[in-house]
Amino acid sequence: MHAPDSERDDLYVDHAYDMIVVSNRLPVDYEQGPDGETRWRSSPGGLVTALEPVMRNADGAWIGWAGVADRDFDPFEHDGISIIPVPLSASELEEYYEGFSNDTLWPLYHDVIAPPSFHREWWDAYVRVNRRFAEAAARAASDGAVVWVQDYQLQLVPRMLRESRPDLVIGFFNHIPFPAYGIYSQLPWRRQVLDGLLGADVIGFQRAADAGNFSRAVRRLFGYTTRGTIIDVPDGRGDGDARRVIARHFPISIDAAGFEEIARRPEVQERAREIRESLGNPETIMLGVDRLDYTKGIRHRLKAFGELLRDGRLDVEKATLVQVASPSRERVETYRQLRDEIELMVGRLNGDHSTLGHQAIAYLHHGYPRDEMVALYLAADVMLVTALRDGMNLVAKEYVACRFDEDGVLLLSEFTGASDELRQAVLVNPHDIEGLKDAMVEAVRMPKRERARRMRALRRRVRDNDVANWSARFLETLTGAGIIRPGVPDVLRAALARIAETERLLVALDFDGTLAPLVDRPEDARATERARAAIERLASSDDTRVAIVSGRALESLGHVASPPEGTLLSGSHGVELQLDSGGVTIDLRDSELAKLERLADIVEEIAAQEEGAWIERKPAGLALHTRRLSSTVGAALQQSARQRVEREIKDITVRTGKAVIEFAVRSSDKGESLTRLRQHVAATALIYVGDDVTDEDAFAALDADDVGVKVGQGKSIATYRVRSTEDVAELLERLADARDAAREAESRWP
Ligand code: GDG
Repeated sequence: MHAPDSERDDLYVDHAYDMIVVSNRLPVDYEQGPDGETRWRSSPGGLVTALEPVMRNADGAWIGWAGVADRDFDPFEHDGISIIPVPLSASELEEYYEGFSNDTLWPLYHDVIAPPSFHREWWDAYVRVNRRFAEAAARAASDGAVVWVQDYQLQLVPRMLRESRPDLVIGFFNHIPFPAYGIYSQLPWRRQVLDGLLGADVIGFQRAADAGNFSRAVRRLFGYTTRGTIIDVPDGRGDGDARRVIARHFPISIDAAGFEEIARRPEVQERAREIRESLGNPETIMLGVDRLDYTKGIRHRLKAFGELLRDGRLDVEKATLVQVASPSRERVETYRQLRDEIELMVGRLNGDHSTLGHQAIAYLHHGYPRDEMVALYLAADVMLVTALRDGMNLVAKEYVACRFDEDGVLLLSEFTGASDELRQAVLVNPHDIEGLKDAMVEAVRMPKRERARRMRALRRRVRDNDVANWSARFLETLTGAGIIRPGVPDVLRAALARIAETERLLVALDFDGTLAPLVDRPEDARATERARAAIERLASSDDTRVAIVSGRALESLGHVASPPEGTLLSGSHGVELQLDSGGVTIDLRDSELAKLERLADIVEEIAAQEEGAWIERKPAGLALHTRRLSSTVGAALQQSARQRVEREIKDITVRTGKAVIEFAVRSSDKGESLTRLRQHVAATALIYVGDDVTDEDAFAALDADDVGVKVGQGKSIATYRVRSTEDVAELLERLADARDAAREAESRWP
């Protein structure tokens, strides 16, 4: 635990994190002890459990609000995770959180069970706060980092983030339902919210039906093409190109083993016995555990239970209902009213039905420690989950996970996400009070064998899809690779062994970020020692050629790369080539020269606006580098350069890379360059390794027998991945070894 107010900003570095989670609340709570001392304590939620290992392995940071208004905290580290607090003022808390999130979106997304309020000031605050979260993420994320945004409070963050940081891989997960179009379309800001979400690469929902509702809304409001779970989102440049967004369901789950472990502790089982005892050892204990929320169907449950007592179908001496209603959103008026209504109902029912020895309903308006919750789950014969609408409902899964004794009956509303998976529960429509009553009686009377049969099946399901599975599946879809581990993966080793057997091999390598770690001053970039040594080994034999394929101008590439003799070079994204016959210089036509001059004037003027921006000149174009600027300022500068150039000069090729935008008067790309290199050396197979977006053209030019390796995070069509320049060096060493081994094997043949 850390003191929150100490000087900790020294730990925080801009652009340092490869994996970022953004959620409204941080996974830690700020606590003030009675002695005035303050500290941070982990708030043990499923999301934290799920993401903790991922965050630790991937140099992760968590961005969110610390739970206290009008306080600004410095970033700090907690249990190995970097925490980046985002401040909220008291009025933002009221308008963005209690207002727009919990009194507009929450009721709207839960099928207007309560009427949503629409206020323009709330929307303004929502936009403002979403922007603050997006800026914090843009600042913290490294090049090509994965940013995973959580839940309905932050739906605008994906688009805002994509605009300032197009290099990022952005995911979004919606923990609550997404409503049908007829309801969603009531939202005055329906287009802005959809557009906000569509900034993500993957949008996750709890149920397939939610994802379907979302895709339908996108078709209705934007007319974009959708195919199954894929939505083609035009890139906004009017060139007909589209970005692929995936919208599908990833049902969330719990740390099932963790719950079972608590349930197996002797002291927790003892506590469960004590609970039964203190309730007078009734034959049947029914249990409800919910945040006190109108979506949870608490009133319907109480009504059904009351009628069963009234009609004599349940006997108060034999059946007790325990209702835990943990306090929630107490500053929102609808919630205050709900609490009054429920407490009035409980009071009436207890007044009507309790006896001196037996209380009908034990109503508990508290939060409890997790151990106590588990003891309650163990003590309960029937678990009542009667939500009118619920994204998932984790309580249902927790009950199942705790029942290692394979006993207990889960009664589950069809309107929960959990009901898609937990088919062996007793499923109910909570609006149908008669049906609900019958189901409650069925649950109470269910024979032991039937209970065990159902519970076994439910437990299998919860164990097979636990929360670690959930996050792994989402991240795999998002990155196409999950989190990349250091080293050369086995599948890639096998591919290297295969390609090493080819007759004439071309090893084509990007330079910056692939052979050489990225540095602030491009003239300082150098290939790692190990990579240089491996390249020399590879280049020393006649049947292997090495090429360095870079966006740099040839002159600069020759200077920093100082490659071994015989290395082929491709500079300026293929505009310049240096082959065995010597340099291929390009001769620009007069019109191209004139364009180049005009281009230089414009971009120089724009670069001068921000200290730290610099220009790299190339034979047929130039690059504006913004690496030394914050990503937001850099992106803005790039955008204004792009707009002016495109407005004032015709037929110019523009490409963006990592913190760089390039303009060329003659077009070529790394793919074309690779094709020429392949022909030049008459290669029978090739391997290409690169880290940047411009390397995607090269990957696209590969044949089926070739091997493409992407370095680092970020979307890629390459088949394989490694994490860093160190791993590239290892890859090249292994390739040299494999090549030697293949040659040796061949020489042994007569
Ligand atoms: C949203 C969606 C979706 C409750 N009282 C206490 C306590 N809890 C814990 C439960 C459970 C969690 O809170 C509640 O989760 P639910 O899923 O049931 O519901 P929401 O809070 O509405 O959550 C929901 C979820 O996000 C995840 O995506 O499933 O549909 O609405 O873990 O155990 N825990 C402790 N004391 C309490 O008094 N310790």
